[in-house]
Amino acid sequence: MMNVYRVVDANINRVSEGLRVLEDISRFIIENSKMTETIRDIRHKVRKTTPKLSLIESRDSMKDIGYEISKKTTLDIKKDLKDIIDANFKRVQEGLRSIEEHLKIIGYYEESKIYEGLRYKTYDLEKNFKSKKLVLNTDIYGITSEEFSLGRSNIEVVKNMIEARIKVIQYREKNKSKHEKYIECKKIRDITKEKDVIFIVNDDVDIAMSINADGIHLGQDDMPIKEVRKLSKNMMIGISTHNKNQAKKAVKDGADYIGVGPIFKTNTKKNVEKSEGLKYLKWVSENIDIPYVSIGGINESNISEVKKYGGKCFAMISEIVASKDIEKKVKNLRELI
Ligand code: TZP
Ligand code: MG
Repeated sequence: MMNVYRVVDANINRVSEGLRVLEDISRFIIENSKMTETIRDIRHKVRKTTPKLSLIESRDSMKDIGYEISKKTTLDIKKDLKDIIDANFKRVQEGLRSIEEHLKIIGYYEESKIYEGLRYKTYDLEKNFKSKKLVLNTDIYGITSEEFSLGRSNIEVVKNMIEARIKVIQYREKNKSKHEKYIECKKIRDITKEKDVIFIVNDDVDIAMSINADGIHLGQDDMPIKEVRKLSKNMMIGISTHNKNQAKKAVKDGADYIGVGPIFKTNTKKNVEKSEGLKYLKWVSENIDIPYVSIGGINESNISEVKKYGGKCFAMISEIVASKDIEKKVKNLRELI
């Protein structure tokens, strides 16, 4: 039976370590205090619920045959944050299941049920963690507009953006029919899915839903957030805001992120709304808890300024689509942020 204790001990460590990784991501990268608290709470319970077994006595890490296997494997290579998150949720859930099963055969049925409860909590947590919050943890948010694309199609530009390693792309096209937009969005959905890029559709909720976009971006005059949410529970909803009241309302209505701008004068958008630009951005960075994206007239010469005022994710149309070499442009922008 001593070896069963070893299993429980090893898995409590494994689960706690996995939770610690997720807690760090939530705290320092996603910066979500509520989620961080939930993870910490689960992590404490994982340790506290351990029955007073002599677990440490049963420990013998150096003799653990898994250690030798793990040293040789390359299966644990991670290429980005998403990989780390996936791997650690798996680690936590599998570990909890193992604790749960093994406790049952050494007479700790009640404790086993507590671990089962914790495992279910992590399923919920995983959904939240992966759904919307992480999406805007990116530097550049690319937006299409064929009229500024130097004769290239939206599809071509999207491909260039992906090659430039832009991770969030919005389809925004004011000069095409619904049918044309639908056809393009369908193609872009396929391309972005394959490359693991987030795809957001501007304005057209129906197109976003039919092509299974990751998100919809609304303006102040579009469908209310609550109605769109009723239509699709999983889709990320972003909304453009231009002042404090709109930002507060967006949070209250359950937006997943807000656009903040225009930061500077822009010639790309017609009938552009007034905003206090950098001053408004600074206020958002200090007062709004959901992700935000700065937009409007951002370019190589002013992006560092936007960063100083709290900008973290920068949305651009003309600066990107109207540059001959999109990859180079994005590289230059990245060097500045
Ligand atoms: N919303 C506020 S400003 C703007 C939108 C869609 C246009 C941004 O375009 P550009 O070319 O990056 O200034
Ligand atoms: Mg709109």
